[in-house]
Amino acid sequence: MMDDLQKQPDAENPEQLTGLRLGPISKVAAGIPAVLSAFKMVISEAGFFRGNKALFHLNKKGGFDCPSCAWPDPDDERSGIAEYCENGARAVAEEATAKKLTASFFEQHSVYDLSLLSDYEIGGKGRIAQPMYLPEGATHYQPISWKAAFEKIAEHLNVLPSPHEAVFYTSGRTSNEAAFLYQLFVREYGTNNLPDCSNMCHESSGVALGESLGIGKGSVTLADFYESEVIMILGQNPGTNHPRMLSALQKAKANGAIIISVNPLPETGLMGFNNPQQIKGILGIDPMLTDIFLQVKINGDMALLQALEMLLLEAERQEPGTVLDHDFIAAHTEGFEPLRQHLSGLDFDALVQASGIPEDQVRETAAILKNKKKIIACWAMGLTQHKNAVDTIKEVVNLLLLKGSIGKPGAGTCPVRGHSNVQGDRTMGIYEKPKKAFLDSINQNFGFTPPSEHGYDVVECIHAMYEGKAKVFIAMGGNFLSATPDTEYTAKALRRCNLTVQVSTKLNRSHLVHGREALILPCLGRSDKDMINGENQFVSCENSMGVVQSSQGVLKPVSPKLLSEPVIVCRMARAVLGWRSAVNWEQYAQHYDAIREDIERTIPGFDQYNERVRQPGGFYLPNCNREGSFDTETAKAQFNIAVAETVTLQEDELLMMTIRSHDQFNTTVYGLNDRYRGIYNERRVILMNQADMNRRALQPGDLVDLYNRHSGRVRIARGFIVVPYPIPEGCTATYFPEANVLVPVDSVADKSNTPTSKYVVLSLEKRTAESLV
Ligand SMILES: Nc1nc2c(c(=O)[nH]1)N[C@H]1C(S)=C(S)[C@@H](COP(=O)(O)OP(=O)(O)OC[C@H]3O[C@@H](n4cnc5c(=O)[nH]c(N)nc54)[C@H](O)[C@@H]3O)O[C@H]1N2
Ligand SMILES: Nc1nc2c(c(=O)[nH]1)N[C@H]1C(S)=C(S)[C@@H](COP(=O)(O)OP(=O)(O)OC[C@H]3O[C@@H](n4cnc5c(=O)[nH]c(N)nc54)[C@H](O)[C@@H]3O)O[C@H]1N2
Ligand SMILES: [Mo]
Repeated sequence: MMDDLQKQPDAENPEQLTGLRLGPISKVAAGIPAVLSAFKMVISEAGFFRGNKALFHLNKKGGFDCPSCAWPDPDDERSGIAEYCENGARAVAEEATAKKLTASFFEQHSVYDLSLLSDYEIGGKGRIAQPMYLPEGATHYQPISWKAAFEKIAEHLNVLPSPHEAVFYTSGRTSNEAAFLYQLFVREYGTNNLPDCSNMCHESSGVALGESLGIGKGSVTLADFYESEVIMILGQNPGTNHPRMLSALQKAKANGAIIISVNPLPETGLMGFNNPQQIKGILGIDPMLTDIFLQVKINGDMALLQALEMLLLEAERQEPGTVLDHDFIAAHTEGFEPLRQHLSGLDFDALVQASGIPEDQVRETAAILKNKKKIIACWAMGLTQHKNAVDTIKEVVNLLLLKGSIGKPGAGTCPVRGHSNVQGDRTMGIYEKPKKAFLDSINQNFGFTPPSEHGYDVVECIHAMYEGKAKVFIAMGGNFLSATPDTEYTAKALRRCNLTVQVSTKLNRSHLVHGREALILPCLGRSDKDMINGENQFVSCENSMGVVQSSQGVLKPVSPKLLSEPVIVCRMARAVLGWRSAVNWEQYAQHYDAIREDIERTIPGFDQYNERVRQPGGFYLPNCNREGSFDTETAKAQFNIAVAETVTLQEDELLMMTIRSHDQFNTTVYGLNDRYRGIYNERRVILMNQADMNRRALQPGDLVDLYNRHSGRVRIARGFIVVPYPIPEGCTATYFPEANVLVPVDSVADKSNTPTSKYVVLSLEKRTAESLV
């Protein structure tokens, strides 16, 4: 066993580079190559019949919810043909694979041997087929029965001096049913230590929207897209991460919407889109999507937004009553006058300069917004993973409020969620800072008093494990080690635990960097049939627009030894809590209708849950903004005042954003290409502006080591290949999870505590003179 730190193994071994090839950046996304690529992958992983069956039932009535992103299905079309995209199909292929890992695989390969594989290789091994246990000091995982595994968890949890020494992570694929039971178990056990992937994702959106608009979710529906006049897309790459959004944008554009993209990169999907579900798209004749591309510097968004607001106020001064929605501002908002004064004191030129965007483009954008009344703003990780993320998102809200663009058709907020049920998990109570009303409801309905003190979020939980304050780590899905920042620090933290437990479908690095003892509990995925008492159970998910829909698997599970997530929670709860529990876990494990009945009793908005979730298309949850009201303390939307901070970098420093390639789902690497960006067969690349390369005498293909020195600790990622790219000067991009070793665990967003994965201060050193291209 290795005592020293397990890095992402490639970090020290640039020999493991896979052989970069560069091609042109694609002008349009999707079309035939995307469909071919998806089919090829599904068939090769799952086989012809299994693969086709899975695709046929994806996002279709009576089928299963796509395990990829949280973009909604068209309201009226779920019962029609399957709606999916290339990357959804690949997520299915990844899960529906016929390959499986049995006990003999773990017998043949030690944990150390497996840790030398790349994430791509690890993920390709197949589905975990039975529960596995790693005893203290052992080199290999060995089989364990489910019963013994649950007893082991109970043993560890029940000897802790305080329930707050255990943490219970959730990734966003977990269904409403499983999430509800999981938080119920954790709270009855006695803690709110429920960190989740949202802490690294849209937490900043939840905080910003909650404080300014009274609900931590977006307000728009798909129908709003088709009525909007302007759609702004900030810090999001839908062509790769939410491909079905492109169809909605295309339709919006056909209806006259103007699309404005704000991004340091000219992302292919935003620029042009060939819809593979339309003949025109298949032939490759389709218009560009983006009308105005604002190539912002990393984190230049707040400056841009404030500059736009200044121009709108100026226009209003010149033509009073034509630009701002005064009736809306007077009736529904607070803080307009202080905002106006604040903006009037700002230096317009400095803002434009900080945004990195040419002034004429800023003015052109303001001129478009001036006369429009129905504006939608969409955003994702490009806004949420910055120190000032909450304020930047509130600045987006400021702009919408000035225009009265919230709570009316064709307008509103659209934080585009990541994981397919990350929003639903929150609704179900996966939250380390639960509201009192939620806890009171648990108390009333279940007869125990849940803990009221706040628990750890992701970053706090890493520190707690590192400092020995948390000793048992349980994960409902996800890949905690690779998804979280500061990989080496987090690895140390996990290794200090007494027990780490991963409920997973596929092998990942979090199984290989573990506590003194470790368990892998293999579960059913979305596409798997979940037979209980002869009936195929279904679960439900909430998409990015607050629609709750059913999801029922169709494939025979790869092994009879898999359990569903709800059943795993029930059995874990019974083993841990035993006679102490006030909850009837057995009935939930017999039929999931019983879970939904109790969700209905506990959480507002789920009336007649069992009935309505069975309707085609599901049902919308209540949303105050959509209904024109704001659940803030004063029942008014809040304007926010913020100052765009300018950070001065040292001369040798650059900014780095860590982004997704086209061939990955978070830490799951489907392949080594990033087709739209023209980067093939290699992930250890750093995208750089040519001028920054010239300044450092770097050639395309040079090998560099990357350094971050935040708060006095040196973080190193070795062996990245320099790729010249149209990215603003001073900015660079690398892929996560490879670059996560460089993201400082203590560089976080104010208020939301989200790691600043899009804002890492970097210096680099050329490694050798040889060129690898
Ligand atoms: N196929 C696929 N689908 C996915 C995922 C996946 O990995 N693969 N992940 C899912 C998850 S969990 C999530 S959260 C979403 C993520 O979806 P995205 O947020 O689209 O994902 P990222 O690759 O992180 O892209 C961030 C985008 O923001 C831009 N950006 C970076 N910094 C800034 C900035 O300072 N300002 C602005 N304006 N833009 C910036 C980047 O250039 C990039 O285009 O996708 C979900 N869907
Ligand atoms: N540097 C950097 N870091 C980031 C980000 C970034 O942009 N840059 N993005 C952040 C974001 S937005 C997110 S959401 C997080 C993602 O963090 P996570 O959600 O923790 O990571 P994933 O890679 O989505 O998790 C993949 C694993 O989930 C398991 N899995 C898949 N399906 C199921 C299922 O149905 N049930 C169960 N139990 N397990 C399943 C598989 O074993 C798989 O290996 O990463 C964050 N980390
Ligand atoms: Mo995410």
